[in-house]
Amino acid sequence: MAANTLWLNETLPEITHTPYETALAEADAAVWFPKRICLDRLDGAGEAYTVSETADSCIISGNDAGLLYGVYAVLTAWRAGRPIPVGHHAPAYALRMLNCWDNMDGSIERGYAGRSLWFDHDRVEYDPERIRCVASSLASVGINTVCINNVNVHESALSLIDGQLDEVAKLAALFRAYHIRLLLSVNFAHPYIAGLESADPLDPAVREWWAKRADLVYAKIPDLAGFLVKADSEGRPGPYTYGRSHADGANMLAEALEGHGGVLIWRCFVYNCRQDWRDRGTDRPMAAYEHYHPLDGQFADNVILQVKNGPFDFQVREPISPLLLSMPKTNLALEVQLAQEYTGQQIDIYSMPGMFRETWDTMGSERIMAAAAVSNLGNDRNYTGHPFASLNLYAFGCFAWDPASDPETVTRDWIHLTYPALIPGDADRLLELLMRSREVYEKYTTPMGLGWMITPNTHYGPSPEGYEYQAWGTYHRADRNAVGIDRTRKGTGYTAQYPEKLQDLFENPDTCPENLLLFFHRLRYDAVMRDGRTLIQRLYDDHFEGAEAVAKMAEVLQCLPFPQEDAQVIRERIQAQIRNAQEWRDVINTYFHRLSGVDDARGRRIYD
Ligand code: GCV
Repeated sequence: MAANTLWLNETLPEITHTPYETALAEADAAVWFPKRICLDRLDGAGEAYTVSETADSCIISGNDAGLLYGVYAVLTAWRAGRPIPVGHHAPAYALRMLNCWDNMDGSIERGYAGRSLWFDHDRVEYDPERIRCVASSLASVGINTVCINNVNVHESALSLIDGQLDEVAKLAALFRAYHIRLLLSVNFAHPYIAGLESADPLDPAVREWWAKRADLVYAKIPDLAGFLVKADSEGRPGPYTYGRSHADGANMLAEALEGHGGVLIWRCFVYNCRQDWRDRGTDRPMAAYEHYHPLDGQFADNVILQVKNGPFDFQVREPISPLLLSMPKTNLALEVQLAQEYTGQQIDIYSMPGMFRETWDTMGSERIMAAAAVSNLGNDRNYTGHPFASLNLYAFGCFAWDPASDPETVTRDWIHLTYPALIPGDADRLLELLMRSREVYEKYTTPMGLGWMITPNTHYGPSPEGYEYQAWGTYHRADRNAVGIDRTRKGTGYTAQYPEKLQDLFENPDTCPENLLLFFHRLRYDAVMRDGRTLIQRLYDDHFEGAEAVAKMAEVLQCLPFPQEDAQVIRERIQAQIRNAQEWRDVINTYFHRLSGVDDARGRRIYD
């Protein structure tokens, strides 16, 4: 991999036929080469494309975007040593979005790969070459929308739809060359901050303010995808201030965008972040459903509710958010987080294709019409901090295009694209390591769906009671006998938010998937697990096994010949991961040992 790219070796420079043909010609005429690339206007074909080996017209699409996707698909298959993907290919969702939490000062909220690629000094600032490289890589996996600014829209970011529109428009043009449209996060209180008496969504002056603002924005960026809003969440302003519902708020903004063909994406990450830990009547995972389920059917056609994959907040393992299964009359977007906030911060290896498979398998709602991912990009040389973290971005694109994607194929393709020089045996070892990495991380941090034993705020490293007496609603309530919260109908009632089949599955500890047991149930340490071990022994074993597995990963990585610039980063980060895994193992095992007084049946060292 050259120093300045993600998984691609080159950036397709312009959207005309010639560079496509050149790229394919350079690929390898001997393996498969389309004799001619044809751009046919097929009615209603949208971004879809057809690859055929027989006719003259080998990649056919109704528009340039489809042609671009077709070319990338052929290149990918060729590089990955797979057969050319003959047939018709259409994306599952019209919107396949990256959400960047970039701030105007160049910092990135929950960013682990350096600083922003497009903001600094409270301005839009970028290196066009790097933007082209990123845009080209995103397009190669079908990502067609990028929200460039943080959903927490601080004061300096208000200028993005005001004073800095020309700069945003120039950036939009760079992305447009790769059929990527920009999306902008807006602040619900903007009209009030700008001098109106309120931001009340039912106030005609506020509606007019937003309508005019949208007109100005679209005059400069006619293909803007729309606005993204985080409202009444973690201190952000929203319609509740005025006694209005979130449907009132979203519909008001949607109305301003409608005439321009824009969509309004409204996030459902709403919960009480000022909870009293003594309060057992409030169970945070229930919040999103409680806020939005009653509003089903009340949202305008161009509103999409964006829901995090799990009901909490991107923990190592969570069940699917019940909201994704219970809004039959509302447009929904799934939100996942590539930025490894709770999952190792792009220091520890944690690959997500398996998680995407599970998420899409349990989701299956016809109302899902978009997929969004919180970005893991930054201005580090390799763009993602750890070179392996780019797999998660690549995989997200694959799943957002085709939710039936296979994690192993996706991972294997990414390896071939990124490290073409690896011999097959080495590629297999890397594949196995990556495929197992999520389970390994889960074992040494918080197995069985427990969650929230992480260091508050920074979210790296262990702190078993760090969140236990805080206001965030994130408790495990471990005592000397048991751990976890009973979320069954007899407990907080959370399971009742699921469709019947899932309710029954989760309700009963005997049928609940073992990796979610402590999410749904409060269990005694002497509870006997399905394999005969006690819960406490399973907790000890997982932490020991997880840390051991990281040490083994380090041995494997040491033997793999990565390009020099990646090798050093990989070496340094696996050493940091070893230290992190040992810390988790020792802190968590000691914590449970002190509480329970139960010794490890295998006599391994637990520090007291
Ligand atoms: C952008 C979590 C993160 C916040 C993030 C928030 C969100 O709480 O810690 O940094 O804010 O999720 O998704 O809005």
